[in-house]
Amino acid sequence: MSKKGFIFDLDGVIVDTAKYHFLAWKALAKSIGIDFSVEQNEQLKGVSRVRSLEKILAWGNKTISNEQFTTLMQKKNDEYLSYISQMGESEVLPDVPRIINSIIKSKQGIALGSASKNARQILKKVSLLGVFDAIVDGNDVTKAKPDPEVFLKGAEALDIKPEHCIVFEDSVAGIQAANVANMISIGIGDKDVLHEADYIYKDFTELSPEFLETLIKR
Ligand code: B16
Ligand code: MG
Repeated sequence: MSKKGFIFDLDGVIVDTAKYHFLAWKALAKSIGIDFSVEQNEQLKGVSRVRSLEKILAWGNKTISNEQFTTLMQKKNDEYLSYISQMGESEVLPDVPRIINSIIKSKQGIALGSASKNARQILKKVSLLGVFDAIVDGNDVTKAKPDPEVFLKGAEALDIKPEHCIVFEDSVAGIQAANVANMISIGIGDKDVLHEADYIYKDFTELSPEFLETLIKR
């Protein structure tokens, strides 16, 4: 039985920072006269900060200078970080510690694969910075999800083949990235949104110890 690598997305999987991204983007968009829906917001999940602003501007048919673009990104991140600064361990999503502890106990690899440039800061706030064998985040990649780069780098850092890796993801782009990387994709969230995943669970409370065991032994 070969060792498996479990790669966790961050926003929407370990913590619900997706709601803070939404609030910050919504306020930023409003300040330049753009509104977008909850459905459109799904398209911002898992994608980079730059790409998110490009999408919002396209929805509002707006073109701005490079200088304004940089200013708006900064503004969004400042507001987002004001939410992050308030975070604590209680914001770790249900049963995430149970799953992480089981993986560590059974001596499997564990990595973070996030598009966020704020990943380390968030993990520190919720006291999970030390649990990962490898952390690959938005500072380490050049291509955003659905490109598989972030997960392939995670597998490489764990020294585990992609086909022996399992990805937990809440975004459509992330599930596509895991599938392209030839990894097992596990969607955490809505089954209608994440239908491209190999398995889908509403949250980690639905993921049984037996299923985790099956993934380790497969
Ligand atoms: P930041 P994940 C992603 O994190 C978020 O889902 C996405 O909404 C965000 O735009 C991206 O990180 C960049 O985040 O602005 O903090 O660098 O889901 O890949 O953990
Ligand atoms: Mg996510």
